[in-house]
Amino acid sequence: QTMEQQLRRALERNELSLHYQPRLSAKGARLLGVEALLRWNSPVLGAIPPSEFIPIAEESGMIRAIGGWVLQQACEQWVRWQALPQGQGAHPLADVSISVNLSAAQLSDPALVSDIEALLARTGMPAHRLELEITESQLMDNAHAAAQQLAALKALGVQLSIDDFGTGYSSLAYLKRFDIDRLKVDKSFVRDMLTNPADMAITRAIIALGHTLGLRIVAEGVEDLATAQVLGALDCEELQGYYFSRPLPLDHLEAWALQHR
Ligand code: G
Ligand code: G
Ligand code: NA
Ligand code: MN
Repeated sequence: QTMEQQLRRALERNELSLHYQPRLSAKGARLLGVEALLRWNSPVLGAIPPSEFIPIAEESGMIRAIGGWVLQQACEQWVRWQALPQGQGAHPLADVSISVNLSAAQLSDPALVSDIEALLARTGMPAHRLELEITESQLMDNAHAAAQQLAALKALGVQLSIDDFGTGYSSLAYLKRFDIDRLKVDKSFVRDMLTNPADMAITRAIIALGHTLGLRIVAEGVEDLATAQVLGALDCEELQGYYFSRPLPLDHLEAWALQHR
């Protein structure tokens, strides 16, 4: 059987799951949000990374069902976190934002906005706690259509981030027109920024550009304390990476959040 045939059955067979990676404030390391990352554990093929199966899902049209499932799981999970036992004060996962990655095919789907609107209504998820991540190349491939789609999403009240920023070829003219909230500096620059002067220069330039446009900056791929401290000193607002936590299955994330508080 091909991977495509296996993937067709993965949803109904409960082989897909979400892992969650924390995102923290650079000052104070407060938990601000979690990024949902899709995992496929096939009993036949083993663990397949999303970089392998998302393209197949896109080409075969399955992305609508799979992407819809991811969005629904994320919203339902967020709502469940509101009801966790509170102890003293709120549970650390109550009121965080939850980020979901959108694929190119989802972004160009004319039904995306009404699907998300219906999902928010059905689950009771507040729009401003849902964040959608779109890569720079997805936006620039069809910038005009993307700008319209983002404006419609923004009108729902959701948050928008440009993911993997710095790896594509952004038109600054378009960047200004996209109604986005955050830039996520690609991990390839962050990882070596303390040893590679070019990576440091690029990271600083992205932070400065983002701030000029009124955006918040997230650094991805923060793997050590020294990098986290330098990013904080450069006024990068938010940090994500293995130094704080890998993407975690739900039960591990909940334990991490209680311990981290
Ligand atoms: O977590 P990991 O390194 O395996 O993620 C690899 C890539 O897969 C990342 O680029 C990430 O954005 C993408 N990805 C993870 N989950 C999803 C998802 O739910 N939808 C889409 N479209 N991409 C995802
Ligand atoms: O493309 P996107 O940014 O959505 O991809 C997120 C991917 O980056 C996930 O697969 C996640 O596992 C990975 N990731 C998250 N933090 C780190 C990190 O600190 N170092 C490295 N190398 N990868 C990371
Ligand atoms: Na992402
Ligand atoms: Mn990213």
